[in-house]
Amino acid sequence: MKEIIVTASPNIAFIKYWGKKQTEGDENKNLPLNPSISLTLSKAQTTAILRESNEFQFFVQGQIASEKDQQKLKDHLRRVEKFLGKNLSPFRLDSSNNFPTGTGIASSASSFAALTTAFLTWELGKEKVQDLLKNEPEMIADLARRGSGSACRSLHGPFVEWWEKSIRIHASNWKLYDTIVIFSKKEKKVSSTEGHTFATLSPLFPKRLEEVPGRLAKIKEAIQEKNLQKLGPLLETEAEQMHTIMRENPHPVEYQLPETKQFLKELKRVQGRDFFYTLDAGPNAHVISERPIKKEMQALLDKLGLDADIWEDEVGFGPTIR
Ligand code: 2P0
Repeated sequence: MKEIIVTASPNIAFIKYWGKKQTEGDENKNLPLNPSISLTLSKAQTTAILRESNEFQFFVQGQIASEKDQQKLKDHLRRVEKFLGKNLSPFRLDSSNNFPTGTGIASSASSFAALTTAFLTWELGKEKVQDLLKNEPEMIADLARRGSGSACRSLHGPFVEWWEKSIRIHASNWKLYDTIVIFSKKEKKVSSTEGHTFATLSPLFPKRLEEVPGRLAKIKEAIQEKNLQKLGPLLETEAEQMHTIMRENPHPVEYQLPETKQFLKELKRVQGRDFFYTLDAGPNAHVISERPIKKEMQALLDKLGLDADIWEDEVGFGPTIR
């Protein structure tokens, strides 16, 4: 029986995609208002399995996909079919994550990176898709982005820059770790789609757009130099700016829990630290370092009497087709 298995990992943005252009037409979906750059992870994974079937069936985490998810998956299938210029033969899709969804670990990025790769592989085969990823990265990125913006940055690693319809892969052998301190596994109340819209309404948003290019240039320098002491403060400024924009907003959103704030305050007190945090649209801290730091993070939690799960992740290089 024909079977395709693809895994892809989330990415953690060093400069956030936060705010999208108001555009018409599917080919212009999810176009960002600012360039972004991220670190691709490897241990957190979405696995998409496609198997021959009499009709299209979509399962997520072992259950029939919700109507909302069915629609998104069908839309993405149509998009890929349009790109290929032909209809795909029916399959059953089983998509599952090995990490908690909706908590600031970007499951939509890994999902749409895995799905795009899997749908294309169903028709074109492994070698052809691997060749496209390597030699025409923009083509697949353009499809994945339309499913979910940040998915285009999960198609490669270790560092991927994204602006408008283009991506740029920054090759590097810098071994970075992302230790994710998970204070909540609950689905967030404000979706990232709403978040993107609200962000643009903040009076602080225009200033952010002015600042991002300078910060991005410095982050790229730090990556080139593998200089964590230079990168770290930029990551923290960027994450805090995003969260401040959501607080100072006609639709105020507080993504951090009291525990997140207590933890970050304590983390910043550590003398001569060699780890720095960033945040996504959620309450969990992503602590970036050049060495495993789970023990230190656990010690900080214990000192504060806080309970949290810790997910240890590290740099990755994009999807795997089996
Ligand atoms: C990012 N995030 O750059 C930012 C920072 C979350 C915080 O991209 O509407 O789910 O699917 O294009 O990709 C999350 O937004 O948004 C996100 P859509 P997405 O990683």
